[in-house]
Amino acid sequence: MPVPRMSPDSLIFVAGHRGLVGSALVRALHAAGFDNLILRTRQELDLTRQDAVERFFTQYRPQYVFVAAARVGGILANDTYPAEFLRDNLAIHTNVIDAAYRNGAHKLLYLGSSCVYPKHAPQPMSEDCLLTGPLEPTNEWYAIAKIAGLKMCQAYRRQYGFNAIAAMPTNLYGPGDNFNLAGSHVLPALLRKVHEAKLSDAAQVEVWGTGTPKREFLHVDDLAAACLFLMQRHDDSSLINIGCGRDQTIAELAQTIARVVGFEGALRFDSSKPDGTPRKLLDTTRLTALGWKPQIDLENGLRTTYDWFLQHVAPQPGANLPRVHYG
Ligand code: GFB
Repeated sequence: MPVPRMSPDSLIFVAGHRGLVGSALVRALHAAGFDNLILRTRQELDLTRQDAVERFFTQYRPQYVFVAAARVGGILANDTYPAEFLRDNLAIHTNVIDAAYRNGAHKLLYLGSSCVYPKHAPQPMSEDCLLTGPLEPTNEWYAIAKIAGLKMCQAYRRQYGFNAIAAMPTNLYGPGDNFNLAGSHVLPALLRKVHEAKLSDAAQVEVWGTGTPKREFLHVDDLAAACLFLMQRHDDSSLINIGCGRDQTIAELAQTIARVVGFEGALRFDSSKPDGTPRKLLDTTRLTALGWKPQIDLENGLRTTYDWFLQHVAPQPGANLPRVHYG
């Protein structure tokens, strides 16, 4: 039977549309002419509540579903709130995947994370290294929830024939990111810290850890483009990594951010803070072979993200931002 393709008339549910990823998906969908979107804030629809999710799907029966809702955060938030990261993420994807299947969705795209792969996986990490070794302890709770989500996609495809696909993005950044220092990932945290150091003429900026771990960063608009591409072209149980194929040390990232922001002081590394995984570079051979590649290089992406920060976050210094962030 031919697989129905998303068309301008299709009813599309983006779960988590206010987060970094979800808001980028909404921008990309509109730009591509998909305007029949159904969106709900967390106040309107709590995705951790099974009865509420079931009611929503029964009433609206969305045809295509992007699961971009998750409890997410950087290394400190992951380490501090293990129960919340495990519980909320298991609940969100279980409720959404099951309700989508039982209410006749044509297709669902689930987003995992590069932290599903083992801490010491060979680099770059191919999709085949899943479950071949122990996870990084600082984020194992989140990783286990994400592994359960991608396995749920595979199980629903195998037992029920549900067209659920799973993509594993690398570390993401861009407009709409969480700049709260207690909950954020490294890139928005350093943008904010370096900006504030510049404003206050500080001599140095504190960078957590040793600065030696390596990370790959993908602009969220590239991620959204890849998700639309996969929604239209990928229909099997194999995981697909989404990355840009290049990584750098945290020290190099901090230097690039200092250049973009125009900060000339020093970087001070606080090695009492955790480094996390030594390296997390995704092998994107599978995605490249399908014909997709990213468009936004890190320096340009940092410049536009810094502009967004200046317009939306910097004007309210000390704003009471959420402790951890729902994507
Ligand atoms: O982005 P991040 O919090 O998470 O940290 P992960 C990456 C690296 O940056 C670590 C260092 O080595 C941090 O020690 N770092 C330096 C900082 N300065 C800072 C800072 O001010 N804030 C933060 N947050 N880090 C996350 C996982 O891992 O990656 C999530 O915890 C998820 O579950 C996400 O998978 C993609 O890259 O280590």
